[in-house]
Formats: sequence, structure tokens, C-alpha cells
Amino acid sequence: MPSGAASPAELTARFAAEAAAVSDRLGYEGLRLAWTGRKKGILRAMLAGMKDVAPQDRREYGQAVNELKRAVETGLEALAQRLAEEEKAAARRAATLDVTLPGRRPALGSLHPVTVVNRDIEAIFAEMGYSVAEGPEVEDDYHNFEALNFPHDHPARDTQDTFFLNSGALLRTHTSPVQIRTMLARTELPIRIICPGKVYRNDNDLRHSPMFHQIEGLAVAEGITVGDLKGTLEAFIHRLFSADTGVRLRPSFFPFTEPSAEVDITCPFCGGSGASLQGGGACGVCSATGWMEILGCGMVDPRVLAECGIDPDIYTGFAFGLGVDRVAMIRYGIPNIRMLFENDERLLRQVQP
Ligand code: 2NM
Repeated sequence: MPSGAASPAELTARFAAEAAAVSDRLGYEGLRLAWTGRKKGILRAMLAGMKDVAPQDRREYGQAVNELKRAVETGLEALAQRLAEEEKAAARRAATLDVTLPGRRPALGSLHPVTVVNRDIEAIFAEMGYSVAEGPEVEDDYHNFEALNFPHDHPARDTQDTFFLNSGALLRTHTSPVQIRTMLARTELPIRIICPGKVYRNDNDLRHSPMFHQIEGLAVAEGITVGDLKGTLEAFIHRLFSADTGVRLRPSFFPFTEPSAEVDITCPFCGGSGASLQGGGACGVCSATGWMEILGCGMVDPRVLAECGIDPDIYTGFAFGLGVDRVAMIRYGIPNIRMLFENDERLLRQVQP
């Protein structure tokens, strides 16, 4: 054995230690070249060292180098296998879901204030036996005006208020045409419906939007009275706002109802006092009157019933209409109707159904 050189046994141990420290393919290549390299490999040097070994020791030395060579070869094979398994395991780890990680919170949507109010109103009337009726937003003069007893020169028919389309069609200015269609198509009485939906008027300023949302209601049966109208609307208002909300009817006029009335409620902000709650001053929401207009209503005009094939000598009915946007603005303290239709997430985020 060459003096000063490591013995095959020592080299076997060194190889094992170096192989254990290898953690990737680059390290493997380095190790393989260092030990089995044809020109500078350690095994090659060991064989070359044979000439320095005393002749009587050569046999034993040769056997030891052969054992080292086998140890290196099987060691390299084992190392290659270990690296391949580690790579596979790493790929598996990268591809699997760690179920112990905290979850990512999903982005929650919210309901538009108009949707919330629509649903609330629909639920209240559903309890009172009403069903929801819907109809087209593109209407004709007959269902939007004529059948509702609008005189031909009524200002609401004017292009100032109504969006007319080609061919005489128009965008409905209220949801009353749905009620006309329901009465015309009825198979049985009584009728108890509410009609929610978008309506359109050529009006656009801080208090008006060219598209807004209405809910109208209609009840037709034998013996329906103004008392039924008042009782129904009072019950509705007490459910929608609060049981202590004051309600008053003021005489009004609509072409399709007689008599007609506007319905005021005591202001939900000042409780009807007209005084600002934030110290002194007047309530800005109801302009210090203590009252807010919320609904229009009336007994369906006999001419409207007759036009829809319902005998007004036997049947009577009441109808009402309200602006859903206005109720949403009151409930959520939204100062400007445009804010409802700007899709600003800061508004939508504040609505808790
Ligand atoms: C309102 C106010 C008063 C109404 C009347 C009818 C119909 F079709 F039965 F004649 N539908 N809606 C009505 C009555 C609507 O909105 C302010």
C-alpha cells in the first residue's frame, strides 16, 4: 500500500459519508466523477497505486480496491435511487393540498339595497295571500295608458315623460300594465297580486333616475272597500317600517282609481316630531313636516275594471303603487338616487339583508 495514502477501507467510509451528504443531481455528478472518473477518479488512482505496493501485498490490495469499487458502484446506484425518490416526493408535496393550512376567506357578495327591499315587500304581501306577477318592460299604448283610463291628452303620455320606441312601442312608465294583463287573462277571482319591476320615465336629476323600481299591488273581489285598502296598507307599513309608524291618507287623483289617495307615514328619522335628532334644528329628511309620502293608492276605477272584462256592478278592487328605490334610500340613509345605480362597491358592502 502506498505510504501516506488512504487505505481502501478508509476510502469506503469516506465515500459513504460523501454520498450521504449529496442532495441533488449536481452533487451526484460531482461525486460520480470524483470517484469513477476515467482520468482523475479516486478508483483510477487506487489502481495506478498498485505499482507502489510490495509484490506480496498486491493480491490483498487488489481485492481491497475491487471491494471499494463495488462499494462505490452500488453506493452510486443507491444514491441515484434515493435522489429520484426524493424528487418524486417533492413533486407530490408541491401538488398536494395542505389541509392543515388556514382557509382563504371567499369573497362574499351582497344584495343590492333595491333587491333587499323588493324581497321584504314580497314576503310581507305573500303572508297576506298575494302572489307576484311580472310582465314586459317594453309595452304598448293600450296596456300602459289606454286601458288605465288615461285621457288622450294626458301629460304623462307626452314624450317628456315616456320613452317611445319605433313602431309605437314604449318603455312602461309604471307596472300597472302587468295588472291590466293579469285582469284581462284572469281565469278566476279574487285577484291578489303585487307587480315588482323596472319602470322608465324621461326624468333625470338629483331626485329622479330615468329607470327606477316600482311595486304595485292589486286586489279585486266582490265587496272590497276603502276600509280593506286602508287596513291592508296600514298592516303593510307597520311590517315594513315599525308597528308605531303613523299612517295618513290625503285625497289625490289618478286616472285609474276613484277615489285616489296619497299615503304618508310619520318620518322614521324624527319619529314624526319634525325635529333633528342630532341636537336642535329641523329634521332634514322630512323637511321638518314629520311626514313622508310613501305610496299612491285608490279604488280601481269602474271604467278600468269594465275595460278588463270585470263587471264593476259586482266587483270592486283597490290598487296601490310605491317606489322601491325611495324606500331603500329611506331605510339605508342613501341621500341620492343615483348612488343606487353607480355600482360602487362601498355602497353595496354596507347593505346587510
Ligand atoms: C298607483 C296608485 C294608485 C294602480 C292601479 C292599477 C290598476 F291597473 F289596477 F288600475 N294598477 N296600479 C295604482 C293605483 C298605482 O301607483 C302610485
